[in-house]
Amino acid sequence: MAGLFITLEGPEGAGKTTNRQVLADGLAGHGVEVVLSREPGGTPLAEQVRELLLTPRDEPMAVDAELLLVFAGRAQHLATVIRPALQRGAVVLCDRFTDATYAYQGSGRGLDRARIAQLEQFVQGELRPDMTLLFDLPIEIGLQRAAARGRLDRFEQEAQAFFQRVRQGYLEQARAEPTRYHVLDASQPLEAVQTQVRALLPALLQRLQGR
Ligand code: T5A
Repeated sequence: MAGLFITLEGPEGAGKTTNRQVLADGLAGHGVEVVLSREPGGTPLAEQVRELLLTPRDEPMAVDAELLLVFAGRAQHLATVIRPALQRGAVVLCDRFTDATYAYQGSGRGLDRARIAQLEQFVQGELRPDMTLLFDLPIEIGLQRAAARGRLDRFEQEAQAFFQRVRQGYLEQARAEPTRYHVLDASQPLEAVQTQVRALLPALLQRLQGR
C-alpha cells in the first residue's frame, strides 16, 4: 500500500497519545496527510466495542470473549479507516494495534500466541505496521499518570503483576523485531520524550518519499 502504518504501543499511561500529536504535527508540517486513530476504537461502531471492553462490570469477561471483541473492533477499523487511508497514501498513526493484543491478551492474560496469530492473519491478511514506537517505562510511573486522570477502566484495575507481564511482553516483541520497533524511554520528562519522537521524523519522511 502507498501510505505508512505507524503504531504507538506501551503500558498504561506511557504517553502514546501525547506523543502521537508531536509526530502528527511534524508530518503535517511537510504536507503529509495524517490520520490519527486508536484501538480499541477508531470508528463509531468500534468505539462501542471499546466501551464493552473498558467498562468495569460485575460479570467477568471471558478471556476468549475479550480477544474476539478486540479483533471484531479491529476488523471494522481496518475496513473503514486504516485500509482506505493507506490506499490514499496517508500516514496512519494508530494508538495501539495488534501488538497490544499480544502484550495484554497474550503475555498479560496468558492466551496462546498461536491463537492470536490465527486471528491476526484472518482479520489483517498480510497487513502489519510499518513501524512501531514502544513507549517503555516502569509500570508504577505509567499507572500513576493514568490514575491522576480519574476513574480507572477495566484494564487499569488489574494487579501490578499483570502490567509487569504486559511490559515484558512488549519488550520481548521489540527484541524479536528490532527493525520494525523503536523503543523510547518514556520515563523521561515529556520534553525529552518528544525530542526522541522528533528524531524519527527524517527517516519517516524518507520512507514516504521512497513509496
Ligand atoms: N487493549 C488494547 C488490549 O487489551 N488489547 C488490545 O488489543 C488493545 C488494542 C485501552 C486498553 O485496552 C487494552 C490496553 C489498554 O488497557 P488505551 O486507552 O490506549 O487502551 O489505554 P491507555 O494506555 O490507558 O491510554 P492512556 O491514555 O492511559 O495512555 P497513553 O496514551 O500512553 O498516555 P497519555 O499520552 O494519555 O498520557 C497519560 C498522562 O501522562 C502525562 C500526560 O500529560 C497524561 O496526563 N504524560 C507525562 N507526564 C510526565 N512525563 C511524561 N513523559 C509524560 N507523558 C505523558
